[in-house]
Amino acid sequence: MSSSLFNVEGKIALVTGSTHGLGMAMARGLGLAGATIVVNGNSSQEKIDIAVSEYKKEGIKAVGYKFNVSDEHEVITAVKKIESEVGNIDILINNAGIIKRTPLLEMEVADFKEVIDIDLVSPFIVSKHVVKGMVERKQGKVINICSMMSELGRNSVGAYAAAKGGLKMLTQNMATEWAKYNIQVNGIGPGYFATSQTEPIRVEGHPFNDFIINRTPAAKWGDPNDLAGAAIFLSSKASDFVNGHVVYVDGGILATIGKPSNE
Ligand code: GCO
Ligand code: CA
Repeated sequence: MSSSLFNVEGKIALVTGSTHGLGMAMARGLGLAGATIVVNGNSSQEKIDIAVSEYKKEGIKAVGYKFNVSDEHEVITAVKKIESEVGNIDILINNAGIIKRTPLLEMEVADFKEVIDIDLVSPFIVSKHVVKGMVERKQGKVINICSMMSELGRNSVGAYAAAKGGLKMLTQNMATEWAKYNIQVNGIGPGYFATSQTEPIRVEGHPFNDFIINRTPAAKWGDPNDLAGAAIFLSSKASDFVNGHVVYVDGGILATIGKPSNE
């Protein structure tokens, strides 16, 4: 690496929802840069074990912990276990999330609440229990994974937009309360990336596929590996006076109103 400014070697990074998708891509970036990755998921131990072995194949130090980020008791137990078995958590990436694509008038309240619970309440729960140690050590990095929907609406993703808009403000509030402890809290707002989450709307010929390519100045879906740079920046000394920002990695979507489909 060009300078020690961006060095994350020896740091321990807990990345929630890091068995696949964007979480895995960001964790992989940090891992290849020398951080130890604490892999988390909640679907099955097998999925975690497979992910851990994929990280290890690339020479990344990785350990897996299955827990539900929206269950405070599970989070407390897991954080204690991680701290005693792996070490103090230097970097927390609140990435785990879900989406339900249903128009608001058709959406069940329970489904709306589930999205808010996982995408907004969970980053609060996990941060609350990880940041206590960071406060004692007077050092830490928290990165909340936001979205285009932290800034923009879109048909059918109302609960997700409410959660991700809330997560942007939660990021600013965490930064407000914790900056004095030398803890930097920021967000990363991914644009449209080729992952399993966007698979249903990315298929050739799907109108949304053409829409996104036309709507994105870079004229393509993002490659998940393009998020590694922002993750390393916000995890390293290079961002020690950067507080409460969301870095949008979006190929320019938020820079523009868009253009007609024939341009
Ligand atoms: C959607 C997409 C988005 C993306 C991403 C955009 O249905 O609009 O799935 O929600 O996942 O969060 O930034
Ligand atoms: Ca704004």
